Amino acid sequence: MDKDLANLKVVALAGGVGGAKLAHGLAQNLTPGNLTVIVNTGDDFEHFGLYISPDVDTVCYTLAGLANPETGWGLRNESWRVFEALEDLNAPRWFRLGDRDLSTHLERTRLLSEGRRLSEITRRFCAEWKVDQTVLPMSDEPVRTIIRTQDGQDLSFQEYFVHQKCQPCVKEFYFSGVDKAKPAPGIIVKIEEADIIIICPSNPWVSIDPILAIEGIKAAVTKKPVIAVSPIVGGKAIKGPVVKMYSELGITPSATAVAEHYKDILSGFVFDEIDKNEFENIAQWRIIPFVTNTIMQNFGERSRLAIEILGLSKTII
Ligand code: FO1
Repeated sequence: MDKDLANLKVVALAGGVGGAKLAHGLAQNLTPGNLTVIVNTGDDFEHFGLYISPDVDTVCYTLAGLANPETGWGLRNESWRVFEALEDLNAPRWFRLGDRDLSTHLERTRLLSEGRRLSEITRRFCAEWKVDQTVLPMSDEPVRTIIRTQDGQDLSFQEYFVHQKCQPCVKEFYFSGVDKAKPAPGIIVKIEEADIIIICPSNPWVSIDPILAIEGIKAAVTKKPVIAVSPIVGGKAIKGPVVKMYSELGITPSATAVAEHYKDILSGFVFDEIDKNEFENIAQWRIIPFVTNTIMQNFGERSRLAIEILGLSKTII
């Protein structure tokens, strides 16, 4: 660990798998108390009466070294006996819940029914899973990402993403409940104390925008140096529907499009070597362009990308 970099105070904004990978790389290179991950909860939903918080779990499992390496979500060495028994009962099977993962949802649901807050439960689980970094759900109040489709339907995120496999064409997004939601306790202070805010390579529309839409978060972030990492590489998504979404919204999917999305708040933008010809597009907005290999195929690459971003941070703050 480079001492100089490890002492930086970092707040990362993250969605699911891509966000979790970079958060893990950052965790390997920062003093544990210096990393806070603020996680999207717009994907949360109830299934079989259980409260499921996919992005929070993905980030926590990844930081704990417990994540399933094939899917990125759920737990490694998982068994599926409950899910198989549910199949025998002809129960809904579009959303797969592993046996050990189920314990997370059961216990979270029990604690919520006792009146505990999502942020408090997350802190408790992190302590049990030996996650030393701070993981904060964006809000303790319900905010739900809704996908408005071009044929006029409003779909909840998991209905769109998992059940309908991202097939419907998107028209716009809104975040139901966001008007009444407050940032989870500690978020604004952590942002104020941070040296740098890092926007992980998550989906800008449905992973990062919900976080920035919570009252006070964007205003606090705007006062800080911010670096975003592109989730689009060579016009393709590293994971998920981000490219499909940009196209359906009438925007050419590219690193430039991602930088433009955040341009009002960015000091630096990290994008892939394959897109290096977009350098001037980024520079035109007075954002520092930083080109590197952004694909994180293994633990070493997560750490290498994190070190490069922390190095860039040093030059910006
Ligand atoms: N994603 C899927 O594509 N299929 C699933 O069956 C599925 C189950 C699942 C269970 C628990 C969990 O925490 C996440 C799960 N995910 C599944 C991933 C998740 O729905 C999405 O990756 C995120 O919401 C998007 O970031």
